[in-house]
Amino acid sequence: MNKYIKKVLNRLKEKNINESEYLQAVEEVLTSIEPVINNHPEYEKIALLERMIEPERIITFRVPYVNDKGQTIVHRGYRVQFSSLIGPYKGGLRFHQSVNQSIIKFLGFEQIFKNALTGLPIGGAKGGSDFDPKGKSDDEIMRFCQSFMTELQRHIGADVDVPAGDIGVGEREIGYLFGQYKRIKDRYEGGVLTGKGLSYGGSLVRKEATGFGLIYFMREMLANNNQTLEGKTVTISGAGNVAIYACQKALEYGANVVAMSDSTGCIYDKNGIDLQLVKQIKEVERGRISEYIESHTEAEYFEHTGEDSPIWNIKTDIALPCATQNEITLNSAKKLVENGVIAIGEGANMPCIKEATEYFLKNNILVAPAKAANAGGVAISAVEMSQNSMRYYMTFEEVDQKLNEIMTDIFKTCKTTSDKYNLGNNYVSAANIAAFTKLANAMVAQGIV
Ligand code: NDP
Ligand code: 2IT
Repeated sequence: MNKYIKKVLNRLKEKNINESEYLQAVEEVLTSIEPVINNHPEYEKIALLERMIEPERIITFRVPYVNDKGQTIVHRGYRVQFSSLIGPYKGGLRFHQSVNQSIIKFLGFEQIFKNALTGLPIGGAKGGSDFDPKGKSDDEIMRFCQSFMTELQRHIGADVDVPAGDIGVGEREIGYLFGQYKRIKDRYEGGVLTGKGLSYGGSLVRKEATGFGLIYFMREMLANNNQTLEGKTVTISGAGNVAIYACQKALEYGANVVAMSDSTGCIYDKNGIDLQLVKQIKEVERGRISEYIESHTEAEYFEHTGEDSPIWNIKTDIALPCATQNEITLNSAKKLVENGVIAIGEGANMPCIKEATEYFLKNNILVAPAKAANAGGVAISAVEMSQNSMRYYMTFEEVDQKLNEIMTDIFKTCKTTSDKYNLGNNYVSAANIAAFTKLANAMVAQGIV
C-alpha cells in the first residue's frame, strides 16, 4: 500500500478506535484512490488526506421533549458539518435509535463524495438523533422536531448548511422542522431545508428522486453490459422512501419486483409486489410490511431473526439494498451470487460490508456504488435549492428530465474513470476516484484551510 495512505489510515484508527462505520467508510475510499495518490506525492506535504477525512465541525446537542404521557425525554442531536469545499454543507438528518457519532460521521464523509459526483455546488454534512420515531404520535414527532430545530437553527442557513431527510425523516418531519426554523428566524428562507412539502417551497420529484435515480443509474450500467431491466427479477430491501420509488421505476421499466422488507422481516410475492398496498401500509398507515400478507395470502413473510436479512436468500437477477448500512453481509453476498444475481444497486448508504463488495466484484457482479447510484436524492435537493433562489418552480417532467441527465452523467463519469484507470467494471473504485480527483483539485486551489 502507498506509504502516505498507510500512515493516514494508521493515525485514523488510533484516533477513532470506537467509530467502526466511520473507519469503514474512510478505509474504502483511501484504499481505492491509491493510483491517484501515487501520481501526487505533493499531497502529503499539504496533508490533503488528513484534511479531507477530518470534519470541519462536529456539533452535538441536547434535545429534550415532553411525550404524550407528560414525561420529559432527552435525546442527543448531531450535525457533522464535514466539508464546505465545493458548496454549503448539505446532507440529510437521520432519526433512528442506532444513531451515534460514528454513523453520522460516516454518512457525512460519504456525502462529500456523493455530492461532488452530482456536479452541483454542494458540500457534505449529515445530522440526526438517536430518537426512534416508530410508534410516536404526530404531536410527539412535532414537539421533538421543534426542540431539535431550536438548537440546530443557529448552525444552518440557505448558504451555510442545508439539511434534508434520511431514515426516519420525511416530508412530515421536514414540515415541522421548517415551521420552527421560520418561527425563530422570523423570515421565509426556503432554501434552508430540502424535501419540503410542495405547498411551501418543495420541488416536484424530490420525493421520488433517490429511488428513480437509482434505477436510472442501473439502466445505464446494465446498458453498458448489453442488458436491460425488462423482465428481470428484482428484490428491494426496505420499504421506505428510497425502496418505494425504486420499486415504482423498476416496474415502469418492466422489471418484476418480488420482495421488499423492513427491519422486522421481508415479504416475497412471486406474482409481483403490489406497490399500491406497500404505499398504503408504509406511507399512509406507517405500519409493518408483514401486514401485506393479510390481504395477499399467496405471498410469504420471512421474519428477520439473525444477522443476515432473509431477503437476500431469495433468488433474483438484481438486488437493491435500500434500507441501511452493512445490510449485506458476506454470507448474504455468497447466497446472492449462488442464486445467480447479476447486479447490485446500492440505494442505501454503505449497504454492503467491505468483504461483500469484494466478493461481488471478484465474481464479476456489477455493483452500482451508493455514492453514485443514490446521488439522485441530493441532486434534486440541490435543484430544489435553485428553485427556491429563483422563486420559480419547474414542472414534474422538467425535474425528472434533469434527474435522468444527472444520473446518466454520473454513470458516464464512472465509466470514463474506470477506463482511464483500467478498473473494468469496478465502479466502486471509479466513483471514489472521480469524486476524490474533483475534491483534491478544489483543496489544492483553496490553500491550507
Ligand atoms: P426511510 O426511513 O424512509 O426507510 C427506511 C427503511 O429501511 C425502512 O423500511 C426501515 O424499516 C428500513 N431500515 C432502517 N433501518 C434499518 C435497520 N437497522 N435494519 C433493517 N432495516 C432498516 O429511509 P430512506 O428510504 O430515506 O433511507 C433508506 C436508505 O437510503 C438509508 O441508508 C439512507 O441513508 C439512504 N438514502 C436516502 C436518501 C433519501 O433521499 N431519503 C438519499 C440517499 C440515500 P423499519 O421501518 O422497520 O425501520
Ligand atoms: O444520503 C443522502 O444523500 C440523503 N439522505 C439526501 C440528502 C439531501 O440533502 O437531500
